[in-house]
Amino acid sequence: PGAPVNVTVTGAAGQIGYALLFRIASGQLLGQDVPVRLRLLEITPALSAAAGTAMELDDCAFPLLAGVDITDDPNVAFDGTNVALLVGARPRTKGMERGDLLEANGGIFKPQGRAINDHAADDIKVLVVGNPANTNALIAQAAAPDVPAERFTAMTRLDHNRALTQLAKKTGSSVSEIRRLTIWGNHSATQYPDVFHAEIAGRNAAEVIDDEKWLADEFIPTVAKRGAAIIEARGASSAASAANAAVDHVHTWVNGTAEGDWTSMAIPSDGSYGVPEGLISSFPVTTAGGSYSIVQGLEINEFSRTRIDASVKELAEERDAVRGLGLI
Ligand code: NAX
Repeated sequence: PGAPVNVTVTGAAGQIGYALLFRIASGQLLGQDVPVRLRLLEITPALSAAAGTAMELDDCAFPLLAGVDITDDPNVAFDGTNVALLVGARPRTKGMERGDLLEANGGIFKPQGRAINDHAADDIKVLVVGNPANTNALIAQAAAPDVPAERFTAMTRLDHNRALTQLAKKTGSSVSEIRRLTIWGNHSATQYPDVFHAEIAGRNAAEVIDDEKWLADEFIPTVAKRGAAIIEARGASSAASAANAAVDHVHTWVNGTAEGDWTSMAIPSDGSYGVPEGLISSFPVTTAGGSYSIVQGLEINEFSRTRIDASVKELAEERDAVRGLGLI
């Protein structure tokens, strides 16, 4: 094995962090032949909890885990880091206005972006999980002008995975038979899970379902509101499934998509599909050799167009709001 890959996880003492760290350390993020060194970033009051998790990591004796560092200083956490998973964020609390939420997150993601700019390794890849994920990624990216913009991504893989299972259940198929599903737009209630290019065992998914009413009234809202349904049932927000999606996102980015398939990632738009350049929006992407590209040439029907536009409009509003706050 070569030199360890440095992986930084922010919000490491949180519930997603707890579900994520052990999977990274066991080799599931980067591969069974890649040693990793973990850097845990937390706020000062949570350092002790992070240290407790690090004790448990020790107690797993993972052969691939080269070490664990714990810090409350972003400049230390991102020093030489190759993969950064930005999980810690300021959640929306009752009665909180969107401006306050964006401002609070700006206070987290702007300094982290700057620290990544100044200290990360040249091959840095960033995944933002903490909400509002797309716009937090935009804030971090704007604070890191020396890092290629495309290295900043946000997570819609959980939405993608949720959509896969809903589709499999509806059609009595298995998730492994489904390809080419797409999540478009924002990781929010406006996201659009698109089945019109998806295939189930080689057949067009929309034709197999043949029920636009189900798509509009059941499938899309079930996927978009799944996070709320989990909170309602579990009394806590998605954690293991979110960690799983983060592992999937980075693993796919580093190791590539399967021939004939694609995945969903929120990435800086190059203007494809009418999404204004620079917005961090979810697209169908293929990956190879550690890079990704947007799948081109898909025909977008009226049903899809309306929904993609609505989600992109929300992203543009969030961008304008953080611009107004001087965060980008
Ligand atoms: P928790 O509240 O359990 O953990 C968050 C952790 O972040 C806390 O330990 C906190 O101390 C830490 N933190 C806060 N500010 C920090 C800073 N400046 N630097 C480092 N650490 C900091 O939340 P958890 O359930 O783990 O969720 C984390 C984030 O993921 C939330 O923003 C949540 O909304 C978001 N999610 C995103 C999803 C997605 O698909 N993109 C799905 C799951 C999840 O809801």
